[in-house]
Amino acid sequence: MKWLVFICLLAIGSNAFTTRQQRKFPDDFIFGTATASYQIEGGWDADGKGENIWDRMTHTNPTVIKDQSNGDIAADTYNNYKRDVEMMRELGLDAYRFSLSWPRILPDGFSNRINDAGVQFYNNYIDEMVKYNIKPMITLYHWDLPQKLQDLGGFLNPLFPQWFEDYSRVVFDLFGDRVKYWITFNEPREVCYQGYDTVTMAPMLNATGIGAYLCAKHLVLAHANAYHLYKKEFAGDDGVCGITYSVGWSEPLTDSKEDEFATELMRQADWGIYSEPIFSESGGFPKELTEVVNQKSIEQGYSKSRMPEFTQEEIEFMRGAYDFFGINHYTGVYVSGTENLQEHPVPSMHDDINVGTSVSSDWPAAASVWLKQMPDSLLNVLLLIKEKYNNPVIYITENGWSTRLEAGLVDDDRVRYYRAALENVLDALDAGVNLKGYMAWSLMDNFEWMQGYTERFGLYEVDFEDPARTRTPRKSAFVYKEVVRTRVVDHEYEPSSMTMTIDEGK
Ligand code: PNW
Repeated sequence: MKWLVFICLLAIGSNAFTTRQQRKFPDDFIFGTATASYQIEGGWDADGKGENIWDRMTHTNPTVIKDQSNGDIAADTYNNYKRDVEMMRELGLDAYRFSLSWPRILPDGFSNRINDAGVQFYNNYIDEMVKYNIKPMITLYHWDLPQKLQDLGGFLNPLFPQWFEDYSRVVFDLFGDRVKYWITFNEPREVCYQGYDTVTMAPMLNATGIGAYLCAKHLVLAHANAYHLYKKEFAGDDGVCGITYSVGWSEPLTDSKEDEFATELMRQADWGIYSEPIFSESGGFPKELTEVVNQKSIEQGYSKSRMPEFTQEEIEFMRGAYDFFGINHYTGVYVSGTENLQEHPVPSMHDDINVGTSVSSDWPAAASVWLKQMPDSLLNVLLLIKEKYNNPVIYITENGWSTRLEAGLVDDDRVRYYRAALENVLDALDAGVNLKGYMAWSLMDNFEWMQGYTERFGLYEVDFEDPARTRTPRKSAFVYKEVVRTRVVDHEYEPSSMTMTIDEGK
């Protein structure tokens, strides 16, 4: 009897131990990696591609990029797409998220003239993935607007939602037979706020305090146009369409009323302004931010609020226009309404919300100044979105860590970051978050926007000095591959060699 009790206890003990250590990702959970067209493709003027806003900015104003580089060749995926797919197979990926270059398909931005060579390139890329059972997940817009549309005001032109719908129709029609996952926009905050307010991304248009809000209005309307078009004419039974936000974790510095309110405003300015019209039950722009902007606008002598309005019809049209919520997540900050405040241009979105942010020196730091490893930030974001928007389907569409080139192939800090993030994914699944997939940023090193090639996010290193743009797996690639293969995060796993192979029959 004593022995039986002992054996039973042992069994319970070891069981508890295995469940804690060996929590598994569900079989249908989708693992992938992500990239974006301008960051990897190159072929900037190949075979009839039109100019985009990053071509224009880097060619006319090269010093805005840290190493004065550009995406003219980048990782040359235009000529290396088969190698890219080979890497996806090496990693054993279920899916691959990439974006389309709008002007590679429509050189003038408008749908009257289609560039066949550009279409052929994407057909080849998609077919190669599908051949090996890798699900393509396409982002329609990841920041490389046709310059011809920028010349007409870009996102500030009220016709933008129509242009975007026309472009969407062309690509749904061309690729919708093989592609079942669509993301309309990557990170509206970066598009609108950085492009039209803080002047820190192309088109670097100085329209502070007005541009970002106007851009937000047209962007969410454009999203809804594309979403409804897709569902009505292309989706069939299994096609899904969503939008991806950069959602950092904003945490009140203290539990004071001021810090709580500042945190709410910061969340609304970062992503709520782009997500509330689509995901909230009430629809339209978020209430607190709208009130702050209304009030400041009047104080500043404007005849009307700088925050644009929607008609009731537009509000209804946008509300619920989604199949999933895409999250790009990297890090977080503490937010205060009274501490760390800074001077900002007036008017500007920064001045409107007027909050101070800080980080902890205990958090490990990446190569990018903004990127720290804040504990449990991903879990907190997932729980917030679950609660806020009635448990929507969520995909993590980006998550990753930057190193410098000199750091080499043994990227233990990236491995540590990914393992912590993937534990958060398991925690979220345990908590009932409707999370369906995870895309690591990035499959390979690429053009890191204003930082050029000085910061590396790849599971594969890319040699940008080499005309062949040779790709070599880092340690993190082997670790990620093991997670995808076993569906478990094994903190002890060490690759036995740095040679990659393809496991056939997956
Ligand atoms: C994303 N932040 O941008 C973009 O979607 C990618 O194109 C980019 O390469 C990647 O992250 C790494 O930077 C972000 O400050 C830029 O929190 C900044 C932040 C988040 C995402």
